[in-house]
Amino acid sequence: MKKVITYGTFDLLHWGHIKLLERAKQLGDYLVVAISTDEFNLQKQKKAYHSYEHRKLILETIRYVDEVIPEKSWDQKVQDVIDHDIDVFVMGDDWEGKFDFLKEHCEVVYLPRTEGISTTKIKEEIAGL
Ligand code: C2G
Repeated sequence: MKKVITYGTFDLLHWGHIKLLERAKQLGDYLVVAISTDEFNLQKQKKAYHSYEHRKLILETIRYVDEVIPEKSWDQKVQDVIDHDIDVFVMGDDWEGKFDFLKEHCEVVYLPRTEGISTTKIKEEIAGL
């Protein structure tokens, strides 16, 4: 079984997230999503609208997602890859090159971001309604 992992906040889930998860799943048979905790989001200077528990609940309903684990720090990726026996690490290409250190442990793939949608765009456009 080829296992894939990806990381993110996945707040206000939108079709850009879904297209990332769909493509990530196509790279293997089992997709693990490490979703940022509310505490880790503070370190990322992000304030998610939905709590970790609700973002986890939503992600677990997505057909491409097989398992959701917490992302608590920048430093857990190597151990996650080892502990979960991961073959492929995937991120959107806004992170291009940032996680190449994982190449010692697994394949590293950066996928093109979906243009025209983002959680920030959603928040800004709703605020302007
Ligand atoms: N994404 C995308 N297209 C968009 C928006 C997001 O492909 N229009 C991708 C991002 O590139 C990322 C994933 O969807 O791979 C999740 O996006 P975010 O929730 O914004 O994740 P981020 O805050 O970048 O967290 O340790 C890594 C971090 O946790 C990544």
